[in-house]
Amino acid sequence: MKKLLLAATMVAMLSACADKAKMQANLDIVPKPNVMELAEQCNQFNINTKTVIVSDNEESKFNAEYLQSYLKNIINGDFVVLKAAEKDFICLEICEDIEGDEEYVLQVDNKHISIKARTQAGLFYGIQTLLQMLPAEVFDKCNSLKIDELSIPAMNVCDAPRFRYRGMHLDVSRTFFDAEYMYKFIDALSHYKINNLHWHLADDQGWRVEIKKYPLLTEIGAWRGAEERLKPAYGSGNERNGGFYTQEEIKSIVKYAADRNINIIPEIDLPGHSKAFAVCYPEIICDIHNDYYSVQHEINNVWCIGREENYAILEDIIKEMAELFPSKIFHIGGDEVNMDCWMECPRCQLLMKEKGMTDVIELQNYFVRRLEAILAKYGKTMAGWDEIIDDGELLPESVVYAWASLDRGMKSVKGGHPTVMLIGEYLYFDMKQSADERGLKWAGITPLEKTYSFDPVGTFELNEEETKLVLGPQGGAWAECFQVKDYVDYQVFPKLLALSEIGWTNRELRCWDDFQNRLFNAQYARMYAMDLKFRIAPAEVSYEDGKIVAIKDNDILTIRYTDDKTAPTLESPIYNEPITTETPENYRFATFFKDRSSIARGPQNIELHHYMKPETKVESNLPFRGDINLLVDYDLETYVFTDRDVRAGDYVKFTFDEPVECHSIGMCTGYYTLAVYGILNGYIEYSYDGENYIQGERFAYDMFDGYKAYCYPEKPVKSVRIVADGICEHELTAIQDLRIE
Ligand code: TNX
Repeated sequence: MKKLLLAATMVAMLSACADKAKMQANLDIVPKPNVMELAEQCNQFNINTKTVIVSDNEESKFNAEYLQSYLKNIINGDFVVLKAAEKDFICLEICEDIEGDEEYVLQVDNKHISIKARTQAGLFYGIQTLLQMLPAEVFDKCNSLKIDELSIPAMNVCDAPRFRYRGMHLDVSRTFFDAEYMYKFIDALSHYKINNLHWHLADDQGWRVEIKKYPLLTEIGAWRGAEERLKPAYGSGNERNGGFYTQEEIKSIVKYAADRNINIIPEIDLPGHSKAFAVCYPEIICDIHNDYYSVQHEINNVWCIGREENYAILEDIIKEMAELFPSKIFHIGGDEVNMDCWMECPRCQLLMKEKGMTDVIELQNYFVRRLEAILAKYGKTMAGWDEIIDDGELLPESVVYAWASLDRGMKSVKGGHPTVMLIGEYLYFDMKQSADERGLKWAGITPLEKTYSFDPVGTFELNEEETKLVLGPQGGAWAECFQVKDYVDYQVFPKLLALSEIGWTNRELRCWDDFQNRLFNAQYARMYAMDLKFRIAPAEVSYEDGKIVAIKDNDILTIRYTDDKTAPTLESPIYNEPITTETPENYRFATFFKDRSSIARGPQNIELHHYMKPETKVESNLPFRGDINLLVDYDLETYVFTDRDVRAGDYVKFTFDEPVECHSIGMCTGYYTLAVYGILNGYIEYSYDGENYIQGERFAYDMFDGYKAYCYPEKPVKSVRIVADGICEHELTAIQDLRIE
């Protein structure tokens, strides 16, 4: 393999037969194999009803049956598994000569297809490459249209990953995704040769793993709601919302993943991000009056470092979890801790004195080191977010997850730590993908091309030792804005395919145009067959010189439009040429792939709403964190946070200098376009005389606008009030400007 890799440019020999072969099998594989040569003769192997699977190794049983079940999805045949055969067979062969742990060799000639590897992981990846050559429906477990024969061109594939760690992270705390979804997610990861799933199981908004010794964690800490100890958050609503995985469920998910060469790394985020724990067992936090908010606006969510009993609790938990997760790596978080509470806590202060510490940051290091030691007792290596390298020494083998920047990752590598790179601006899949789509944007707007451009080593000069410490890339799927499963799919796919190629394919073989071609020629259809609600690239829409122009990324997409602000459907007219109009703000465009549509958008270079901007005064009984007058500058992006949680009776009142004549007045609460930190229980009301109010809509949740409420006055309006009549989400709430039309 080494030799071949040295020659490692993909030599697709375009002999006369290649085109013909390509019509029959699809070679638009992701991640792109490192060496893939088509044979010069027009040989091919036909997979049909006669084909059998040959596997003489008991350990390969799973892989043989896995291949069998997928082939049956698309080709008529039984694909029986035999120990040997003369011809018409696909064989899985363990071959000690192959070096790499995940390396495989796939050869096709007219008698057979052979997949050779030293390990089951290698065989599994050879199978994935083969499956990707078949029609997309191979991935559709419910596909009923089967074909009789399919030919694969003679070829030679020699393939091994560039990085030994190719990870995907999923936050199931902010939004809970059930076991059924986890299986589907794992299937999709495995088709793209991802080999680690970093499962973010505990954070402020939910504890998701059953711990027998601490039952309250899942009886109480897994649920949010108006009547629960954890407040509603991120659009979860008044009703009891949440869930957890039983230990039995975890065992079967872990096994399912392991069969597919995916190691599941559990994370419980400590010592901050621990609100869900603290509402169940309040004794674990510092015994002080606490008003130190975390960056995500939570209080009372940090473990007390000076309370010795806490380490026994943590050991109990790690002990139970270590049995559930065979992963060598165990992630303890370590990010975004507001350490100020430790300054006031007598127990933490005493500990500092005893240990001769001068800064609270040393307490975090003390905590992390104790966890390192507990984990070592259970055979685990600790991992944490990149903050843990700032606090002091660590065991050299402790793994660092670099998220803030590539420089932070390099600092970790230079400090001698194995490092996973999931740099926010490239690999945080919860970021917006374009300005008018949903998503966070603290790390910037991240289109697919930006993600694809990432290199885990960057332009850093690393020696051989340091290079080995770069374990590989990982995608991050934080779930504050996910709410529904479909939205995970939307944010993660097709970005995961870019991640897969960053992790697997050699640098010199990566090419954006080629990747995009493979995406459209083959991968859209595969993700569709996998039933993933992936993001379909929306058209670029602009208005210039009286015409709207919409541009799509590829011809497999169809653009449809409306002229009444509604989202286009499959019945809407197809866009073929620029549209001449004087009312461009009324048009909406969406691209379609089969029956699925992208987001709908109007021209991106014009204002789509003409909100009125009357002179307005604002007042409230609530304390605000910023200048309350930002609520009347009529710039929607300048929302203001309240300085405490919003409760029944709280109000914000807007009074217009002159009565305003309009047909609607609306208020969206929460971050602009983000649907988080909004008013859960309340309504909007309006007054013609500034004294008597008429109630408008109650706040209702919208995936794009957060909790919003509108009213429709019939006469000029003097004032408008936003009134809360119940508890709200989070410890504070973001209020935006009125939208008057
Ligand atoms: C930062 S990255 C966090 C998470 C958030 C995420 C949202 C990191 C270690 N902490 O708690 O969910 O940003 O993008």
